[in-house]
Amino acid sequence: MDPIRAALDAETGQVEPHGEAITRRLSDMKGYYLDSAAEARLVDEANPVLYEVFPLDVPEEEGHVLCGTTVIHPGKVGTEYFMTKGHFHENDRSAEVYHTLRGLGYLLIETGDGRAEHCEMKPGSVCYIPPGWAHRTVNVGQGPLVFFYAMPGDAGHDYGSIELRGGFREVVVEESGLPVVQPSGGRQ
Ligand code: M6P
Ligand code: ZN
Repeated sequence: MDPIRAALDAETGQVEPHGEAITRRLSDMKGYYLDSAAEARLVDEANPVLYEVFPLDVPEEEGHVLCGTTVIHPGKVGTEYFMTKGHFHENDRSAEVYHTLRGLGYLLIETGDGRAEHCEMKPGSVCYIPPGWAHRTVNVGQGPLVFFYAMPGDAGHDYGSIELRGGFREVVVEESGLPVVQPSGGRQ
């Protein structure tokens, strides 16, 4: 293949040119939020776009580096902030790195044996997610959370293991106007 030259707008998160973009609405994440009544209401009212991914057009193969931007829009479902689905890598020898360009958020990470940690995301912060750690990002700011990601071409996305575990060990909710990371009590 030929080299790729692309332009990344750190304000909007747009990457041009890009490969097939992903757009996830609330209806694509049934059961992921704590407050299922608030979730159902919001799906009926507006079914908002929660986040978008703009990848470079790179083959999903060993030796390549999958990379691009993710834009998580601001908002909440009940008291819980908009977030990504979250996943392990199918290939558990694959790491990933996130570089925050705009906004405020948290990266929740955890291992298969239940060790949970989180990283603050703000412009300039970099978090390296080692192999074997599941990861989910949460936007706690007023505007979009924009970050650049890079991972091995053959990493793959495993969403099923998170569902089987009953979700992530930590959630991020608003309490008295402020974001708080707290134990989830075991759900998606
Ligand atoms: C990041 C990367 C992507 C991922 C996206 C959305 O940009 O980790 O690989 O697809 O976040 O996260 P998820 O796939 O968990 O919805
Ligand atoms: Zn990943």
